[in-house]
Amino acid sequence: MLNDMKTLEDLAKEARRIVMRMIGSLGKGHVGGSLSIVDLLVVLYYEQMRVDPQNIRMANRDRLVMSKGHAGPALYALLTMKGYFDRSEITTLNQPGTNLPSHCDMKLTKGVDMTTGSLGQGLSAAAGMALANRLDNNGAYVYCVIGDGESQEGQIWEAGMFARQMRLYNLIAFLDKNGLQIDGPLEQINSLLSAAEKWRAFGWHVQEIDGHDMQAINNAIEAAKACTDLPSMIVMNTVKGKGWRKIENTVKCHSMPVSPEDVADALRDLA
Ligand SMILES: Cc1ncc(C[n+]2csc(CCOP(=O)(O)OP(=O)(O)O)c2C)c(N)n1
Ligand SMILES: [Mg+2]
Repeated sequence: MLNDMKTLEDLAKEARRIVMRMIGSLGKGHVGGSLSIVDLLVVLYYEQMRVDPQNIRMANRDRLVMSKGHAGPALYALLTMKGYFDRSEITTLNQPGTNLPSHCDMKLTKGVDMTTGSLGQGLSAAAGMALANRLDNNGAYVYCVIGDGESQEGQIWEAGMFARQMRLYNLIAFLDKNGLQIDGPLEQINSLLSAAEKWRAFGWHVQEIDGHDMQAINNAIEAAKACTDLPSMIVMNTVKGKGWRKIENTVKCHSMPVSPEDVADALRDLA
């Protein structure tokens, strides 16, 4: 790996602190689903993705589709850490005129490759990008992050069939399996049962890992890249709200008010 684990863990803490400052400056936002994917984003941006913040339109760049577009703040944290835009912009989250809307917008934010927020659509867009990359033979990967609640959208499974049919080996998707959707646990509302078995039945290369173990995330991406004839699904068992103890694994952290005292409390946990 390019970085040691201590460095990656420090970067993940830094990213979570930025998320909390960002959402705190607005006073409310999608805290839970942002914090659950930070470790993945650190591995992608610091270990795996071929991207260049100085050349954001590089033709053969790897792309990330944040299909669960309400987790924009997590992506913005990584993008500002990588130098796509100035750190001072984080206090403009979702304010009039901002480049950082609460949901991802490719026309506003440097480094964002797909507009998302209407759940269920991102995997289809990612599959189209992966097919285009393959036709161009440019060696680029497309990464896509979907939610478990989001997986109740039928379009996810249409994209799954298409990607397998086209054998999009350069599409690597991550399921943020935090067990919670907007107003409760999936198990009580509309369970995926075994997400891994479902994706295997769709013919994908499937792995299931601890989504906060950055070594495991990196290993899983390497294994996905070694599979050269199937799209990959990496099912990540995660904790919604990971890192701010008071809200971990709660339904209310999906979208919540965040006061200055809350930010201070979270920053203490993330020190
Ligand atoms: C098509 C669509 N329906 C409803 C919503 C409202 N919505 C935003 S987030 C969310 C819950 C998503 O749950 P999950 O995918 O598990 O997200 P996470 O737990 O990672 O935050 C819903 C219903 C939406 N953005 N798009
Ligand atoms: Mg969820």
